[in-house]
Parts: sequence; structure tokens; C-alpha cells
Amino acid sequence: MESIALYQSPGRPWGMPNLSPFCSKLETYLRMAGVPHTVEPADIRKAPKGKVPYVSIDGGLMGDSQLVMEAIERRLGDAALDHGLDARDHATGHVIRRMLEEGLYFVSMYNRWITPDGYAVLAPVFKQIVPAPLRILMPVIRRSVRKSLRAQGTGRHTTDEIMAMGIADVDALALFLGDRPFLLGDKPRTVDATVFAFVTSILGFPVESRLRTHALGKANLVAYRDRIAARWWPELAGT
Ligand SMILES: N[C@@H](CCC(=O)N[C@@H](CS)C(=O)NCC(=O)O)C(=O)O
Repeated sequence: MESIALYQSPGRPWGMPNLSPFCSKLETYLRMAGVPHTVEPADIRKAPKGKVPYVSIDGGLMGDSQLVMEAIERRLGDAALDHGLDARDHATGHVIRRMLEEGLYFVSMYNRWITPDGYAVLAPVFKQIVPAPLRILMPVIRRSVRKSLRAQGTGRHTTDEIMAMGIADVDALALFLGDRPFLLGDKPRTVDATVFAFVTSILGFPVESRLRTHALGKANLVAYRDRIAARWWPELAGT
């Protein structure tokens, strides 16, 4: 397959592949599937969906981690990560991915942007990835995150309720994983790129929270994160 240029937020903070779980997911997928690629800093004004990550593929730009991943899976044919997956496993992977991307993501956003402890740690790191003139706008960006969390719904709950929702997702994930090496068995599948990205983004964000403490207590999830990191992100070990 021809090389793909992956555009995403720069940096690998706190020993995780990216500040954005969607960027971590897509880059992890490219590594798992052995797709040749380069990594470039994103210019959000050029992002087809106005979000990161996006890629340059077949001479054009394509946005959305999932749409990109599915396009690559189709091109890979027999070498696709999900090749040979039966319909039920495929459905299970879909459900788990949606739980993380459409549920846990917003819990994590709240944890990072809205709680005072989270914001104190996030802000200096986030400032490094936004263009210099926008750095003074951090309070404005935070207000817009607060507004979008309210519109999405998560931001209407109390911190305790939000943490409990995230904990329920973590419990479901840990229970489902059990002692399997990967979510759906012995081989990495596309869902593992998402699960790894979200588990890493919770375990790796260095701020005490009920959610992180709870996830750290799930030995199988921690071992899953470590296993995938050791194989596909060896350069991050010990960072
Ligand atoms: N469904 C998208 C979600 C991507 C996403 O939400 N990216 C965030 C960073 S984690 C972003 O670019 N936010 C900028 C914005 O919303 O303005 C995907 O899978 O790529």
C-alpha cells in the first residue's frame, strides 16, 4: 500500500501516543496493520471535518479516524486487521468502540478540561500544541469545551455522576476483556486500536481521579495497555 500522511496534534505527552485519543487510535491502527505512513502536524483549517486526525490518501485529504480506518481496511483486503472476523465479533467491536468514542470520551474531556485538577495539568500541555497566537485564548477554548459538553449532555451531570458513568464503562471493558490477549481473541483487531487509545488516555493522564484510580485497579486492562504499548509503541516505554 502507498504511504499515507497522518496529520495530527504534535507531541506524545505523558508517555501516550497523542493528547487526542482519536489520533492515538489511528496511529496505533497504522502500526498494527503495518501501513507505511508519515506523521505530520495538523493544520486544523485544512482538516476536512474540522477535527484531528486526518490523512492524505490517494492524492486527497480524508478526515475522521474511523472513516480513514475503514477505507484502509478495504484496501488491505486479506491483510486487513478485521479480515475473517465473524459478524457477531464485528458487532461486538462496533458496540465497544461506540461506548468509548461516544461515551467515555466525554467523561475524559470533562476530567481534563472541567475539573480544576485536570485543567491545571492539561492547560500547559495543550498550550504547546495550539498555534502561539491562540495560547492566550485558553479560557475561551475551555468555555467552548464546557458548552459542547453541556450540549452533548455529559456536562449536565455532577462530577460524581460523570465519574460513575466512566467507571461503569471501564468495568464493562475489563469484564469483557477478561484474560484474552486482545479484545476479540488472540489477534489484534481494529477495535483494539480504539480500546488501547482510550485506556491509555485514562491511565496515562497524570491526575488523580476516581476514574483513573478505578482503571488502575483493573490489572487486566493495565496489562493489556502495557502489552500493546510494548509491541507497537516501544519508544514510549519509560517516558
Ligand atoms: N469522530 C472523530 C473525532 C475526532 C475528534 O473529536 N477530535 C478532536 C480532538 S480529540 C478535535 O479535533 N477537536 C477539535 C474541535 O472539535 O474543534 C474521529 O474519529 O476522528
